Amino acid sequence: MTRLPPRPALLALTAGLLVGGLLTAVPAAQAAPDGPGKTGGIGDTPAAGSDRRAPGITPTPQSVSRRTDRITISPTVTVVTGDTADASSVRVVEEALRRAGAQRVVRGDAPARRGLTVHVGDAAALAAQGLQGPEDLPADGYVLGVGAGRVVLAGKDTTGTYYAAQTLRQILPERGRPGAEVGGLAVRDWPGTALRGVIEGFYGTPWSHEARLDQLDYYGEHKMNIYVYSPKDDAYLREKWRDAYPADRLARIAELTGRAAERHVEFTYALSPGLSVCYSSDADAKALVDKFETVWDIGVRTFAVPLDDISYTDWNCAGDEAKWGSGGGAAGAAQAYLLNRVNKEFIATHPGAQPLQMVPTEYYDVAPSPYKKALAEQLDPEVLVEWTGVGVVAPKMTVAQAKAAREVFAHPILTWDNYPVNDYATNRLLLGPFNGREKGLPAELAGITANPMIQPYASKLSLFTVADYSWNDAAYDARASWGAGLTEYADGDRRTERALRAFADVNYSSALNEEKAPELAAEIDTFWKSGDGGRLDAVFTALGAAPGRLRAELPDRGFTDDAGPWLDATESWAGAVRSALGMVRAARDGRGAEAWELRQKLPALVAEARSFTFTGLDGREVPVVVGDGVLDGFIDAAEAEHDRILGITGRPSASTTLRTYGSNGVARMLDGDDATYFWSDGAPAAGDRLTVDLGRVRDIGDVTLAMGKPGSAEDYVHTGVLEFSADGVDWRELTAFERRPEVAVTPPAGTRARYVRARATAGQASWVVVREFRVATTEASVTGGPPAAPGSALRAAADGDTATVYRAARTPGAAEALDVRLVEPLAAHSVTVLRPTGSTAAAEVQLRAPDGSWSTAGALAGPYTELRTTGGTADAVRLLWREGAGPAPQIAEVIVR
Ligand code: LTM
Repeated sequence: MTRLPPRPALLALTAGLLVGGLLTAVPAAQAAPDGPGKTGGIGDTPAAGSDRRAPGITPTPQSVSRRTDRITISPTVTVVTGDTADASSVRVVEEALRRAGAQRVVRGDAPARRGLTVHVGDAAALAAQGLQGPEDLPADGYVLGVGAGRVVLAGKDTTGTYYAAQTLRQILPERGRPGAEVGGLAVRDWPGTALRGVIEGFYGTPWSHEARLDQLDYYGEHKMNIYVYSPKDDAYLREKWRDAYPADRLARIAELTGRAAERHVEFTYALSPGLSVCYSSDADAKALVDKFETVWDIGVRTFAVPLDDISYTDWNCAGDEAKWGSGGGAAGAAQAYLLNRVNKEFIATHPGAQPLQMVPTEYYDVAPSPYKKALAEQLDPEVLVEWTGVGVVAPKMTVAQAKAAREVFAHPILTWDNYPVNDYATNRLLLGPFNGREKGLPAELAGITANPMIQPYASKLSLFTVADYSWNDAAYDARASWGAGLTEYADGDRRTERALRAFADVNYSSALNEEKAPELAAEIDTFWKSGDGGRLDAVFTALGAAPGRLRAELPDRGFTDDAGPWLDATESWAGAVRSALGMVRAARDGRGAEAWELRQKLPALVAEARSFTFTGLDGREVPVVVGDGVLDGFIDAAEAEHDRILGITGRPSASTTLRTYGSNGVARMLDGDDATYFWSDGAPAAGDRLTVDLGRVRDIGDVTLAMGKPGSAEDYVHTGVLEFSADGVDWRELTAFERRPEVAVTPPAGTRARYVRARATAGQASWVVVREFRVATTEASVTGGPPAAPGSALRAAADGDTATVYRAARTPGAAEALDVRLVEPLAAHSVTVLRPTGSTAAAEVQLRAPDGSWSTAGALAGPYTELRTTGGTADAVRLLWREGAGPAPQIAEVIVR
């Protein structure tokens, strides 16, 4: 579906506030600071920096100037075309004029005597506006002049004029009337790199034909000029690369090629023969060329041969080994041989064909190797080499790395940027901006292609920012660009935009954007500091309402289909965190029973929030993740706060200085489940720590640290120490360890600590997995009865964990009691007994003084019983069941404080 960006009303009717609020005319012909040529307009303003984005024009133009004059949309507008106009640019201009209020758009050979004239692709007409032409601009550059009674679009080439038309479309009013005025301006604009676009290069369900057509429209609107057709799971491009296309498939490729041409996008046909090719075979070279020939005949002019994700140590035929031997150098020579044949026998013999592109098998680094050397020396020099940066998914890309890539491959470099691709993390949507790419990078490259998500429509939020960066990296500000993309995608509707922003925020983090749900996390942080629960409740409510709003109002319907399970999960998580917040507020306000009721509902709410799945190409259902680390983290923190208010201090918590890989959070090393684990996202340096907080100082027993896991045997702290501390400041060593994934130590009797930690004392290359970090502590002991039912235990009644429940096997007998021996005697001011809702067994609650005498504090009443006591010292609490107490008792926790 084609969707047009919102029109800035500001630009429609005022001349004064056009760019960055400039109101004062400044002398003509100021130079654009960093780019080719001069604007020759009035009041040149480089659109650099987030606060200086030209409103509504995207990607951010290189240079925009306000003019003091303005034009009027007349009822009849005359369009005069010049040598860089084509049908596409004229179509965009005419449609935009009609939306702006023109009732008739007519063609003419010369400016009309009355009414507005729009010159499309007609650089000579710039003279009347005092603007310099586009001659000195790079390919795809353009000049757009609005003023002196006319509009002039002058591209360096037809693509430039098409882009001028896109810019005009963005500044004209969307629903104008004849007589609408448009502020005068001059735009002089050009791209930061020659090729800017998308490589559909992921594993998983390839995009649908309709989605691809829609994407091509989107690329044209955002001045992206390349689409590489390379889905990994399209058999005709890989496994069955030699096979001819059935007619219907070929027809679809023809339609895509045609649409791409209309949108000034290079449709690039990428054939990946590496799984079975015999590089030395004449037949295979012919098969490759024949397949290219087929698509050449339907209009394709750009070709690629990706050789990523194949083995280059195993040949597919004996002939290759005989010709090149073995090893990386041999593989590079073989690939160069085949590609040079394609280059000579096909590209060179087809006038109009664009330079061949290839993906090397070593596409992810700049380390010199025999493979790269062979490719560098033997591959025809004009072939473009694709490169993912340093790393398959490179968190950062720098100018120095790009220069190194150019040097080591000795070819022009086209980045295959693995963002926002999510085929390696299908549980996530990656909706954050293109980030971590250094300014100046595009100029070092032949171009930038971004590998998108399996979800085409949802990819647009990050692709918007890719387009912005690739066009004008100097002005690029990731957050500002992200915000502009949201505004555009919501089509100017503020409520929908807020909903989209809230949803994108909880789907923000990735290798490029480390921050998790940054806006929500900031709100939560504010709540913990300020205690303003009302404000956070409104934020959670808005988050919960966002999916419904998007489903009802977002113009691009494909987005809500793409994001379906993530929208469901967001709505569900919002309900869960709202309940958790309600629990904290109730507990803080002394509404203990209400807080406990909400607390009991949380596990089911969280389970539901985690239940939504994405179904992959292989049919596997993958539970989706939203706001991980923030939404679940809030629930953990809310429960900890509730525990604190209740007086439960025994529940350990975990923290680390390491980053987390995926959803393998640090809490998993305390969950008592050896099959789950914390997994770091990176190797530890000396000083990195994993810490267990026991909540208060207590006697500690055996400490065990179980690290590594099958398949990641090296992922453990190789050299470190186990330490303990009472205050988190002064630490004492329990033991040092080296090259031991399983560490166990028994501290000397009487060792008391609140904190126990593992600290790396040396750096290492491998990451860290911790399956369990156990610290044995003395617990309150529970005796008496009735005995626990199978699957339950007496100690669950006082284990510091409200989620575990003592469930009696039968109703209590005469004088039967449940006795809880406290860890140490304490001054008891209250006794709280938590029971699952519906548990009604009647009992007296008694406290034991150090002299052994028992006193009654009160009786159990409902799921939440809080009894004030005298403050005298107690060492035990007893629930004395009444005879005929009712059903078998259940106790979640007995708390004395
Ligand atoms: O990145 C390249 C060159 N190849 C593959 C892609 O097809 C895949 O989408 C990404 C992300 O998983 N990783 C690759 O290695």
